[in-house]
Amino acid sequence: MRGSRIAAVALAACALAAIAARAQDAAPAPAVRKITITAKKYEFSPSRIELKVGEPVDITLEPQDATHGFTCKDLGIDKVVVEKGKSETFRVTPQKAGIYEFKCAKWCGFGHGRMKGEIVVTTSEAPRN
Ligand SMILES: [Cu+2]
Repeated sequence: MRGSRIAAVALAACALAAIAARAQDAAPAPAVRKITITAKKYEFSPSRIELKVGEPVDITLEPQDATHGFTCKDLGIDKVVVEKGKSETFRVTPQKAGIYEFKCAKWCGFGHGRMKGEIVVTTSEAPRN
């Protein structure tokens, strides 16, 4: 019966090691949320994004057909201009709930003035019952 006891101890050790490994996996560094916004004449996609107060987000702008830009001064994004086929990533961490308009920051044609979108910032809600 000695053999089976050793086997049981070994099995328990393996189980503990597996639990420890899983616990490590469950605590990674907090990942920054990523959102890609494509731009083409004359729209952003998505044109509406939702963020949380205090949650950092990396926004990547990817123009598809021409040079386009992105500006949202109320959220501290001054002016980003990116050529077609390239991309640029900028981080935003909203501090206040609200609806913020963003728009193209580079004249891209006659529809440029209507090339807009909105960022909806909400506070983190406590989970409901
Ligand atoms: Cu434009």
